[in-house]
Amino acid sequence: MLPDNSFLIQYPHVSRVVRSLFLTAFVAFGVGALMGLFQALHRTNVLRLFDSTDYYTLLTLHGVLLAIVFTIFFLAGVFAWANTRSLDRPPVSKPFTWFWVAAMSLGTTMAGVSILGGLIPASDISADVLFTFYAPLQAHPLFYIGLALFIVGTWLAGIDWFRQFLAWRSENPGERIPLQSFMVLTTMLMWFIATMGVAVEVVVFLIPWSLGLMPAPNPLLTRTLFWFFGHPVVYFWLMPAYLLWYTVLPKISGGRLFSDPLARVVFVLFLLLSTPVGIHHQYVDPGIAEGFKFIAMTNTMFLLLPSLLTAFTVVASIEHGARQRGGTGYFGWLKALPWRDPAFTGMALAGLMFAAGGFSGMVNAGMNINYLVHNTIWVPGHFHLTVGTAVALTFMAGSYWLVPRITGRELYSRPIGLFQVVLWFIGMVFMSAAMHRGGLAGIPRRTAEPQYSQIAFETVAGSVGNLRLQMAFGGVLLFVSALLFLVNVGLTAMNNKPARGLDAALPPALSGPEQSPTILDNLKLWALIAVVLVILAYSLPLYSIVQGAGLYPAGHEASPAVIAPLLEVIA
Ligand code: HEM
Ligand SMILES: [Cu+2]
Repeated sequence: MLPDNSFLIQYPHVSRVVRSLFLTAFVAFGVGALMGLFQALHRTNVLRLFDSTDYYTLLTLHGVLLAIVFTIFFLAGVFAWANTRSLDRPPVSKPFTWFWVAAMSLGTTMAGVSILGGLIPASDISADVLFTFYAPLQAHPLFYIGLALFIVGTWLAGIDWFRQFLAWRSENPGERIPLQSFMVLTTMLMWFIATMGVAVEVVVFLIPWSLGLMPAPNPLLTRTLFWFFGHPVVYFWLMPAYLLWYTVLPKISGGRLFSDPLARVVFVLFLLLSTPVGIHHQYVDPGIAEGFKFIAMTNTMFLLLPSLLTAFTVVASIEHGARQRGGTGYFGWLKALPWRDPAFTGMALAGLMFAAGGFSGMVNAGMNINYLVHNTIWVPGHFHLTVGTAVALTFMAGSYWLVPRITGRELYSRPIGLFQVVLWFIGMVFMSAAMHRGGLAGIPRRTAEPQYSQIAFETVAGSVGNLRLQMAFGGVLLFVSALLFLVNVGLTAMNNKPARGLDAALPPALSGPEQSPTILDNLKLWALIAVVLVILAYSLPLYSIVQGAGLYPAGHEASPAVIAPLLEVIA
């Protein structure tokens, strides 16, 4: 029997919302993983199942389904759960909640259909523009309109969580914001700011252009607007994983969060620093002055701080848990951790891989060494450690803990879960290490062809053939792991056995909110500073880009004649 204080009994409606969001996330994950398998086998020449001309359709599907749909739908589920659980009150309006779920789902369907259209020669709908959708690559308007709708859906979700918070605030004046809700709200503030870039890119430039109403926009401008959003989106993927590490992992390991104030500081730092760094994706873009790139690099290095604070706080919390369970010694406590629990082991391995991803990320972030790896397969090697493992594996592990809580069903199989998370880790060691090494040898990313004529890639150790096999082998292990995960949660949802002991409480932090300065809860202040930092980082680069080539490249007039003089004024 479920205890009266279990989430499902208290909030059956929110549980349903979370279930439907997770369902979409998992379907996207399954299809995306299958595309990943195809790519890993195709570009290494191990097994070529489709025509190379379709490679970019599959790659777009892979990137969009995994990096945008899977991650953000799962985030929405976790946040809906966390905000409700920690405020201990339901959202303000049920229809409003379903409205944003519907907007996100409809937008996703439109974007998905337009990508798949690329596989049907007879259709004129396609969107082979990759998940970094900037000009001059052009997709069918359906793709951009779907994306816009999806983003609007996420904004409404944020508004829903803020309304829920404000209702709580009027019932609880003067109280500290509960930690999970604090994490949800700061992340959504960051998201509101970050998505301004992509909203302008899509609504002002890409949609009118794809409809034939306006000429092609300045590619550098759309790239810059994209990366304005494209870096902070990585923290949007990470924050729900951090939320689980900070608030759920201590409970699973039998301990308590080490420090509530530190957790708050980390989320505030991400709100402040996530956005004014996007230009670090544009180190090799001509048309942006070196000085702006240098500023972006400096800000990026500051971003290491909250991640290092997280590593410290999370490990300290786990150690506390291990000592509560009887662990002793400098390292002996590691043995006392619940390694047989797939939720724990998955998150622990995800955290470990995140450390490795952090190191390769520092190479990407360095202006000078970036040239060595830019646009090589090193880059996918890096982000399969971060979003592809730190985030995705934490989501899988978190699902083993959370899905029973929103379905009331016992996890189908812990051993399969455990095997699956370890398999993901091993598969990723193979695939990602080979990608990193291949990148150092100069092998490009985003290509269907294993060999360029007249170019021999020189490896430091081993051969290119060897690296390819490791990549393909790792890809197969990852795909098998993904399947096992989906089967395991699928069977959990259908399990007749009711889950046991799901009380909704999370243990209080060792150093609680009463020890964190109240200014940390001043969300208006942090949001304001974040906006100022963004203006400082972006106004001059954007101004000089528009000054340089204009909003539309030279020789093309903006087509509706009424708009042209207006644009002159802005430019
Ligand atoms: C079954 C597991 C997976 C396999 C086998 C796989 C394989 C690959 C391969 C081989 C590439 C490089 C293709 C190229 O540059 O030519 C790639 C790209 C990518 N993967 Fe994965 N991947 C997997 C899971 C994931 C996950 C879980 C995520 C994110 C949550 C992810 C996100 C991406 C992204 C964003 C790209 C870049 C797409 C682009 O360049 O536009 N992948 N993947
Ligand atoms: Cu970045």
